[in-house]
Amino acid sequence: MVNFFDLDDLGFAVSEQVFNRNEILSLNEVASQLPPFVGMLQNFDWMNNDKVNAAQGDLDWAYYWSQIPEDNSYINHVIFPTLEKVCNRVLHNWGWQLTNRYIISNCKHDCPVRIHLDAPYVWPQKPELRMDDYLEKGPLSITFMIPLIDFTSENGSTGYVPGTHRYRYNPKDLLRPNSEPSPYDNFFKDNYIQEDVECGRFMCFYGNTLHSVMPNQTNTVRRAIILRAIRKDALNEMKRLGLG
Ligand SMILES: O=C(O)CCC(=O)C(=O)O
Ligand SMILES: [Fe+2]
Repeated sequence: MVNFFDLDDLGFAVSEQVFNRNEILSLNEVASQLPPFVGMLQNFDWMNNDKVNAAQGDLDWAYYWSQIPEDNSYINHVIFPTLEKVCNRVLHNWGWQLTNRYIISNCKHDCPVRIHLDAPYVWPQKPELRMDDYLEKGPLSITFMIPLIDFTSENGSTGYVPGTHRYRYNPKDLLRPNSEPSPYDNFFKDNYIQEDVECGRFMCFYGNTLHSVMPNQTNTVRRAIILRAIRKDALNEMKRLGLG
């Protein structure tokens, strides 16, 4: 289903065709009706959920995350069990939980990249914290993206730099709480790739593979389900430290 050698080697992999294209396209219809929860405006202002609620209306979004519908049977009975198989294979030694369940809508925009690592690798509240230094070796999280339309570089397929899960960054350079540039921006620009991923496949990458939302040059919103499996010991640390 997923090439685990690629995942280990590149920090990123694209699955075989595992989901029904028509089911995925009808999920895209459902997703198009969901209200934004947090996100980025066209003018590159970050909107947390309080700001979204206060604005009470149409915002000029570049991209936004919506909460995933909880009662969708295709998501619950087909998509989750498929992803769980990958988690069991990669994170079985530690146990894991699927967290951060969203749909991301990437509208037409040309905002700068915001390169980052996903939880639990970087915490703006605790820039000095490095769980990967003291927890048992191995991936701490896997992010899954399930495209709801065919992903292309034109419509903003996720940009990532293969192999960067083996790099050792200073997390302070990847926090960018006000979206200021990162010293790694040029490295990213010189080395990123974007995969074409058809509906029915999913992408997965380790949380410490350098990546970014990319500009969408088309008039069609590029949507995906996005979820993160986090290792149990890292979740325990997050709880102990009041993070997440
Ligand atoms: O939508 C994308 O291409 C990437 C999203 C992402 O990196 C995130 O939600 O953390
Ligand atoms: Fe991310």
